[in-house]
Amino acid sequence: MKLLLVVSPYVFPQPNALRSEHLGVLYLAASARKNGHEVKIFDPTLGHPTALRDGLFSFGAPEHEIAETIRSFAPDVLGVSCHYSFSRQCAFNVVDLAKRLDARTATVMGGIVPSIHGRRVLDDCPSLDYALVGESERTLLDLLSFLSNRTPSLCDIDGLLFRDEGDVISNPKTHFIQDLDSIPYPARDLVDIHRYMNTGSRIFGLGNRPALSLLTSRSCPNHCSFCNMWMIHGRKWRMRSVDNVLGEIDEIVDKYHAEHIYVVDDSFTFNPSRTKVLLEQVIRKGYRIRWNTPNGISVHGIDEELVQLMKRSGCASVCLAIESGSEYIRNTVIGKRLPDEQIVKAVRLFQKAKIPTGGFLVLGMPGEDETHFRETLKLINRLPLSFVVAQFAIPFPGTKLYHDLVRMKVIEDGWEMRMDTLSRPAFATRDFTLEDLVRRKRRLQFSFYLHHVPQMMRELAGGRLYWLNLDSITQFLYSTIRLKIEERL
Ligand code: B12
Ligand code: SF4
Repeated sequence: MKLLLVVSPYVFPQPNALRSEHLGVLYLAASARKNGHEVKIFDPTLGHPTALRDGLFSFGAPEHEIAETIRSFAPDVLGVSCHYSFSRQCAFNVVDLAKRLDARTATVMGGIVPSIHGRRVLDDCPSLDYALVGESERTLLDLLSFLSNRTPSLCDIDGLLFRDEGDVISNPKTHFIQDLDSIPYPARDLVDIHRYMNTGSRIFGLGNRPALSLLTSRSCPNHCSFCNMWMIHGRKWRMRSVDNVLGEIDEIVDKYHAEHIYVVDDSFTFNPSRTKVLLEQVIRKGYRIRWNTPNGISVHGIDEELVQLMKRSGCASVCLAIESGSEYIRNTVIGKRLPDEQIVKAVRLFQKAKIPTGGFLVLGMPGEDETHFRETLKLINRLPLSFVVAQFAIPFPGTKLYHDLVRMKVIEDGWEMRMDTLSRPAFATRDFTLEDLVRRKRRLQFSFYLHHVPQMMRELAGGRLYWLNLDSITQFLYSTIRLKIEERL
């Protein structure tokens, strides 16, 4: 069959959105191609963004260009990948367009959005024939097989949503691929990969050398109350063999000439012994690469041996999921089971190894009050972190946070993330109004950078994290100016 995979366009509040190749789509393309299908990938988000009204930017090609791509390839099946909740409508527009051009084209959507919103995507987009929930390398093949020779039956395709006489049938997602080595490497050759590698996006301090992404394992067995990653890749952590990962790094380095790698696992250090073996082999192979973990790694299991191996294998920076300086918020509300001492120990180990370390924080969890907020300030101000990324809690559908807030009538069932949820809090808490939360985020940034000026200077002088320090200084100045303006008002 002829399969056209389209990355959904999106609208974003900044013209410089982070970009990297879309691993999910490249994995699907590789599997479909290996099974004899003719595959094309179209990523309309790659060009320059267009400025819209209200300070928004559109990442997506003009409609006539998308139409021309669909028309000229004339796919039997058009698959749209929808990663971000706020890009839902843009994804629906592509599906509508494909149906308008040729009503015989079967349309299917996959990715985070159908995985967490379920049947609503079919309810809201009449042109959409199918949606697949979660990991789809196998299930997309089943669907293609059904579309070409009517087997297996739609009811037997795991995680499939489809229409039946005006109703939407939703097969539960129960199977995940255990042998990850059986999946072919992402089909980076099917896209103009250098356009992703050279975006200069400098994700968390990697500099702007050519970079590619790598996924060495899937999922995470933890149960953080705001996370719904288990809906995509299941509850059980699954890993690729070390040899299989090394084979892909060989390809990344030798064939595509990448010098930096973003490791985007949900839990790269979940099994520290396996991570150590992998890093030992990376060192042994002598790759001239640097890598980082923009997605954040778990603090559990970080020890000196692991940190030293990370350093020797080229780790340029890490992001740690700290979430809160309050143990009550971090452990009782979020469910991390992570004491302060472990965080302090991990950050010190990274500092000793001279690996710049960022802290991910979440603000505005239910139950958070001024005391908890001060505990967060206290912890981050005493930690030798290079930067912090503070985000407001987002109640993604399927999470405990979402269900708790619906039960408490703070949000309505059916609540959806909008793009402004990225910069504004999605809900107020008992102790904090939306404005309180915004102010606290600024205070946090101001206080953190104020306490870390000497460290930033040392890092700048040592040539580490040059661009990141400039970003941090910009953030510091911005939050200072905003705070001062607010104090005067
Ligand atoms: C890597 C990553 C990025 C990268 C690259 C994104 C890219 N080009 O792919 C970078 C760092 C650029 C990034 C940026 C952002 N990201 Co991001 N990112 C991720 C991350 C960590 C991994 C995605 C991934 O590669 N997974 C591995 C592959 C194999 O899995 P997959 O993509 O899910 O694909 C599988 C299935 O979903 C399915 N599938 C996927 N597409 C399709 C299509 C069809 C037709 C079918 C049938 C199936 C299907 O099959 C695939 C193979 O099994 C996810 C978290 C996660 N674990 O998913 C967040 C995530 C997608 N990001 C998220 C967000 C919010 C962002 C940002 C907005 C953050 C910010 N505040 O700036 C930015 C904005 C985007 C931008 N362009 O600037 C959210 C989205 C939440 C939501 N519901 O909207 C996630 C879910 C993290 C989270 N929980 O908060 N991100
Ligand atoms: S550790 Fe990270 S990936 Fe795992 S459940 Fe918590 S937030 Fe999700």
